[in-house]
Amino acid sequence: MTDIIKAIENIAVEIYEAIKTKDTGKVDSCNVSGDVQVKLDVISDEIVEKHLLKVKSIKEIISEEKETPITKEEGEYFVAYDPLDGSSLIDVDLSVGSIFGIYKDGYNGKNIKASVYVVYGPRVEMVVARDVVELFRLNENTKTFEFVKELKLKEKGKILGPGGTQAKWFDFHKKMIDELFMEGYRLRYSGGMVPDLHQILLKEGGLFAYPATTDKLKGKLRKLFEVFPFAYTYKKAGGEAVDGFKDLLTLKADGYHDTTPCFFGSRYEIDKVLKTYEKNKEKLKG
Ligand code: P6P
Repeated sequence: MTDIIKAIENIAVEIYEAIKTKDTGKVDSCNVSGDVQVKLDVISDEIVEKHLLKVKSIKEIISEEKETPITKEEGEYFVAYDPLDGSSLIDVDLSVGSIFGIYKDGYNGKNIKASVYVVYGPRVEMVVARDVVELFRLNENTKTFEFVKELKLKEKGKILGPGGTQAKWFDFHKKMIDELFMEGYRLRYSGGMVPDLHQILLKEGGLFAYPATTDKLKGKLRKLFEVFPFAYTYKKAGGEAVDGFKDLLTLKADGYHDTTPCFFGSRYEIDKVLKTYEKNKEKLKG
């Protein structure tokens, strides 16, 4: 697996260079999930594909930007990736990221064996979750990533990232979010999953929510490319990750681009989510 992580380091350096130098304009196409693509989505996807297909231990790769996987003769790992998550934030100069889920024998939650994400912000940082969660930072002079520290979540945090269109939240979800703010939580939400979840991890606690909404009962975020990798990371850091009722890593993927409501955070906050959703589960049945 170290060969995959080394390839991701090289990918991150190249994507970072592209972000700094390439056109951030839109292309007249959408990805499989219907997201409008920017040129950097396509460029980043090409960079990831180029590097990952050279890695001997990889059997198959699938991109959030593509409909189906690319399969090789050799290898054992399946890598699902979002090459440039939140790319629409680039033209307002906000942080974006790349997300990689490393799986074996399939793409269900139970198949994930490691996750890696990269944040392209004021600094370029990479977080690798295997048995523990490790933070690395790009040394721009040597173009190499240097270990910084292990990341752990405390029992409770102070920040809250409430995703989704608020006009479409279920009433019980809005009440839960309001209660947390009344407890003193501070709003931290940029619209980029990678920097938003990275912030909670580095601040050692809090809650990120992208719930079911009245118009999208299955939420927006994609299981293979976004949800399972961050669920793995948060659980390895001592936190929890649920769909409102159960551990996200117990879920199966119903197709490559399946989505799910998702909550990532410290134990105290996730416990509040589970209690709230259990009490209101009938309302989600429509
Ligand atoms: P909304 C970016 O498009 C993304 O996929 C995630 O990075 C982010 O968490 C979410 O969508 C933001 O969605 O509906 O708040 O704009």
